[in-house]
Amino acid sequence: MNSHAYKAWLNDSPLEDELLKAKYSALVGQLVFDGEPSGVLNTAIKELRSGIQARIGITPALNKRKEPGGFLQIIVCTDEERLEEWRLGEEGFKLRYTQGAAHGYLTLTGGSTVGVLYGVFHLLRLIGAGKPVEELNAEECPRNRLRMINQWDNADGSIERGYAGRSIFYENGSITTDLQRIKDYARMLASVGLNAISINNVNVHEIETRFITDELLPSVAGVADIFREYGIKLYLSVNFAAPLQIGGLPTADPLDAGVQSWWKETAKRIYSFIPDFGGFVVKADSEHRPGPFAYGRDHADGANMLADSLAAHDGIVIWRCFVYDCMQDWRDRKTDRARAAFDHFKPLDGRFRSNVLLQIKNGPMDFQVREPVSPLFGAMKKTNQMMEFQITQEYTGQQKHLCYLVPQWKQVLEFDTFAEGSGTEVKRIVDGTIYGMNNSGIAAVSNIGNDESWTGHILAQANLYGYGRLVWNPNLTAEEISTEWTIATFGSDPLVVSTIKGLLLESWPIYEGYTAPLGVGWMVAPNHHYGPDVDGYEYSRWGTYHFADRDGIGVDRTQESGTGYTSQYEEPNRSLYDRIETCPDELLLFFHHVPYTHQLHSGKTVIQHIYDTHFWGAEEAERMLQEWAGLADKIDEARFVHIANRLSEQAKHATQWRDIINTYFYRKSGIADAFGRTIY
Ligand code: GCV
Repeated sequence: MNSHAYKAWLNDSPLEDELLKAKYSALVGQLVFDGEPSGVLNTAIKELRSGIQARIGITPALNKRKEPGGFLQIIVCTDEERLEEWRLGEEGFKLRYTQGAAHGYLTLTGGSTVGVLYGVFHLLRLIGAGKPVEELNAEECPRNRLRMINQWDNADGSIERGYAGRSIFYENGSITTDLQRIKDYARMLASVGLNAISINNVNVHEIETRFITDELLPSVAGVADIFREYGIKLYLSVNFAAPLQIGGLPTADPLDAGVQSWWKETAKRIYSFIPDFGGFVVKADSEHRPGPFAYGRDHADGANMLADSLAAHDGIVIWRCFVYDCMQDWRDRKTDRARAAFDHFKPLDGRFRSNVLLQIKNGPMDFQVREPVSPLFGAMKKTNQMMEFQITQEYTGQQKHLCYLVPQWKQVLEFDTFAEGSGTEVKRIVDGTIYGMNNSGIAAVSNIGNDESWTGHILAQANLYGYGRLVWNPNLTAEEISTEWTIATFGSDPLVVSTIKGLLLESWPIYEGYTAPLGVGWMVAPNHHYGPDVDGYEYSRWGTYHFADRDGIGVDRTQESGTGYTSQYEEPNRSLYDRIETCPDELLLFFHHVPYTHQLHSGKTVIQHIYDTHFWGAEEAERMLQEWAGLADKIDEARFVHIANRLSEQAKHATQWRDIINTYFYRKSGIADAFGRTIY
């Protein structure tokens, strides 16, 4: 596949500025590297040469020694002393332009071969953006050690919560033979600095349970080989009940000696096929998945047993904290799903092995358009922890709607937990600095499938790109990342850049505007989660209620009269959320049950806010379509039409959201819109 949509941000169209091209040619006509490139370095050099060929039209010569003229020298740091001397992290790189007497030259120094690879992608990005040669400078090192993607792909080729076609990994119960597509994906991930991938759904079914057997490990190892070439380690989601289901054992009890040795043997086998295997991702005792509870054991018992099996091989266990009662009764107002992760895991702090990482979803519920940050961040002071984001847009428009999530993730990472006093932001907890953790990082659920555009909606590629860049450096702004992505994907035309960047940055508030109001969440159709259904989950077992009645709406999570969830936060966040007077408007209904006539800080009543944001959101969705129309003669037809179709579907669907939500609350409250607009 060779389309723009497929190439995504690795767009390699020739540069148009001939003068600049000539300057680049003089600089990168020869690559100087003293050694025999293999493995990741080989990948880096190939990427560099083909990227330069495509952009500038020359294939750089690969020389061991400098020949006359400009050059790009590649240096790989091979020992730790040097790393320190050069102030380089192992995965970091430095790019330097130097003006010599007769010609300029570039030096790319990597803290390791993978550092060089990241440097190559960075250099190609700068060239693609048309940076003057004197500005080809950078000094970068990733802030987060583990920068991971979780695939929720199943062996039958389906993808749980996938909105971009079928899996690129599996077909009809086996690993696909189309390995090129996987290689192209590895390239995309490495180009934004990601270094880890788990390749199967956390809900592990029958076939994937056998990925860790002699029968299927050879094909899993084939996939690991591809990712290795791009510096990415492979992980598997495993089934906690595997000893029972495939091991012929009568139990999966983590304290049973037979179970422990079964997992040790299994780990040994995996490493014999994949020597650099990353480890296991585990969803246990969550949404009916098996786990240690069945044997009267807790999460630490379960995670530690698996961690012990991997320790000798330097593997890690990523244990998910998405654990809650999914058989709740809506009449029970004391059980609170939002409390669950903290209630389960906080008492276990300090009991986990050093090669266990707890993977915590960004919010306490489940990837809603607006949630507070999970109070578990900062609460686990003696436990490795990592963030889990969701790039796939399960609750944010399913890649039919544009919803650029970088601003949301950024808010989460910037959130001050106050766990160690002011300045304990989530980003400094998950990057390991606050608690000096040896394992830490960020993972996210992927949004790709076998659709030509990878993500179903071309503009949703910006979420995958943005995720990688933000995890590499959480201090980048959403504005910087969106500008970078737009230029890499669509080129530098100022109108194109300002329009697309604008659409991306406005899209989250717009989506929030016409969907569930004020942080309450969950007004979606059950099961598939697409489209409005205000009471879709209201009487179900999932613990996801808004409690709207004729008088008011919202969930009372305060300490005095509610579920007490607010007490899981450190001060001053605890009081901020607990007190209705200080609770931020955008989260009001997450924390408080209020009458429709309650006045927000904005000065509006809750009911008027609902009407206004829904009319506004739908109008804005229409405006986004009009803005896009203004780029008709600036974007190739295929991408222009694809995006226009998506935005037009979004605009239509936004009116449906508006009308269903407004009518529901008009009928419940009996309060008319102050502006007399049409409510059905
Ligand atoms: C993989 C939500 C999703 C499920 C998902 C689960 C999880 O409940 O709807 O599809 O399962 O989260 O994160 O484990």
